[in-house]
Amino acid sequence: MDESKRKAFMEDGAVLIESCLNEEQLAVCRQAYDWGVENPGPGSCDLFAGTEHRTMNDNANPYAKARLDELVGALPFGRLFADLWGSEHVWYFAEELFLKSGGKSGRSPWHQDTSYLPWSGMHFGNAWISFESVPGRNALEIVRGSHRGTRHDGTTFQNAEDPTDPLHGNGTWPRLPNIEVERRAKPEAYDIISWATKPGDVLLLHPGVLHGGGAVDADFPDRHTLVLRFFGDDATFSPLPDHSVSGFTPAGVLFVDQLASLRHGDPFRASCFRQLV
Ligand SMILES: O=C(O)CCC(=O)C(=O)O
Repeated sequence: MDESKRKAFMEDGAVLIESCLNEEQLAVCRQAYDWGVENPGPGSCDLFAGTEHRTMNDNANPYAKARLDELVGALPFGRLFADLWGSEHVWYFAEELFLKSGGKSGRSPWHQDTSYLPWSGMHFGNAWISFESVPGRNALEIVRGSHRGTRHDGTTFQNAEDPTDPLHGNGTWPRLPNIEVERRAKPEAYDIISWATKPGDVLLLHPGVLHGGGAVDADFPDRHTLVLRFFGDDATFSPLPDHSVSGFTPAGVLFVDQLASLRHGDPFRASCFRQLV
């Protein structure tokens, strides 16, 4: 791998791998995605439900686990992340699905996945796979280097008027900045990176980066995105706040029983996560 890619991921928190998946790999990813949309899990929800901005979302669907665990064995991400991070081992965590449709679904609000997941360390990565060619104006956006900065409270993803509506709300972590408002007032307020992508390109992002965007519009009405999440040697368990108004436990809401024995700083490991490398 080109050293510049490792450097970009470590320093910026995101890097685009062009033509990462071939047609066959992309087709099996799409089959898994379509199956997930048709067979939603218990965590499936509408972000901004009841508004024209709605986005269908599903996260770590237990009914899809066996098929996703098998799928990732046929994809290049184990070796790719080992090389990108310099990790001897790589494990697969789970998937997330986003479906934006009808030209109306709004931006995904700015957030860090580490507000929802009990994670700390450099060896974490999301593989963001969109099945359409995504124009630059509809791209997912990332605040450069923000995975090395503050861990913020999350957003509830339910308040279209306030995209910073606190998820945990107990003051343990600072509230999210309103990045859209700030950048409208001052475009250079944040150093934001993004890429137009073609099918087969995969955006690798550290889940601790502030990321958001990717709205659809009349010229790009639908986006189908599969996110696959991975972790490596230095991944540790870093609990969420003790009290969360949204009912999150310190281990989050996914794989809670499997993570029950982990304490702050323990290696993030559980036998339910498939080891790829
Ligand atoms: O695709 C999107 O709109 C959001 C993606 C995201 O939040 C993620 O990959 O964690």
